[in-house]
Amino acid sequence: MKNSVPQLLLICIIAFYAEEVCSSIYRLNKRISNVEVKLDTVNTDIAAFRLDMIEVWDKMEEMNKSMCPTENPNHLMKPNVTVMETAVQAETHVSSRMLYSALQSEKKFVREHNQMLEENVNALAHGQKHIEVLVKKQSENIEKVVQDIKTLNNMSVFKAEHRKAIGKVVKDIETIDSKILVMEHAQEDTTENVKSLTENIKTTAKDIKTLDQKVKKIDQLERDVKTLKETLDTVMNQMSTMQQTINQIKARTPCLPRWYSYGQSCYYFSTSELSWSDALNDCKSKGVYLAEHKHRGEAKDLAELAQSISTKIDMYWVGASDISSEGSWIWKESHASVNYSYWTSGNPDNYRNEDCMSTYVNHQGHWNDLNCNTKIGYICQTAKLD
Ligand SMILES: [Ca+2]
Ligand SMILES: [Ca+2]
Repeated sequence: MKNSVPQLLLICIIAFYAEEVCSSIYRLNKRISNVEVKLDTVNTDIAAFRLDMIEVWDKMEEMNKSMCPTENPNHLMKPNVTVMETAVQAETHVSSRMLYSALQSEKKFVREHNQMLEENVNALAHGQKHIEVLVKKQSENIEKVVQDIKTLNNMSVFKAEHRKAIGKVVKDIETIDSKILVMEHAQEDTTENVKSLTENIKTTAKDIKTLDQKVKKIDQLERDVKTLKETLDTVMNQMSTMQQTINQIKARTPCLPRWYSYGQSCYYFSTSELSWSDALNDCKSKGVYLAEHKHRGEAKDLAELAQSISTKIDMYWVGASDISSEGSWIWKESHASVNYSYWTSGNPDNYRNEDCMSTYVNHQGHWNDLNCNTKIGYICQTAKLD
């Protein structure tokens, strides 16, 4: 664990006092060193003084010899260096003693100060131990708090998981509610369907009853159909017999009574006289058409046939006209162009707007254009009976 604030404070205080002690010791050593330097200086001065004294003595001796050559050079007293040294040493000793005394005082002060510092250090050490105990307790408390925080975190995680699980359960409940709602709707639909089915069954029962009645009617109808079929068979047999009779008649006469056979057709020569369009309609009402001449010989032969039946009519309408386009003659029934000429001389002359074709019985059946409103006989034509 990292240093706490009290520990750091304690370390700072110890460092401060250690710095103070070191400083005092340094100053003491400095002073001792100064004293030693001074002592060396004093010794040096004594040595120099001694040399100076010897030099002065030598000079004084030379002067004595030059000034008083007869005198005993020994009468001059050689200065007592030893005494002087002793004096100097005594003076130095006094100075040293004073200095020593000062140093002793200083040493005493330093010792006392050191002792006080030691006491302070001891007190601080005691305080440090107390602080360490407190720090230990605080660390334990912090550990406990950390543990509590972890527990709380775990509880938070547990709460989050619990909340998540609750959310899931809520969603499941919502899903179940939705399904229940859907099932309720389905049940309602089913009830409606059952009701509808019941109605359908009732309707179906009615329909079955109706069908049963219809089946009975069908049975009756089948019986009626059977009877009708028997009747039809009888009728068909009768028709077959009649057809045979008709065929026999046809074999004998290919045209109806009052119709005349020529080529592959039967012809009717009218006994009344009509306009060309009325004649056309009369033939149409009979299911036939106004006669057409396929070639000259046919017109001639039909004229002879008309003469032979003595209708007393000498002019008959046939089915060609140039009503649509003057001079362009078209057979009405077949829509074919009249592609050959069998006109009487000078015709067609379109005299007074003559647009319809007639045939002269007394002139070998030659054609003349007449006004369509002219009333004359007419010839109807149809195919022979099969
Ligand atoms: Ca004409
Ligand atoms: Ca004419």
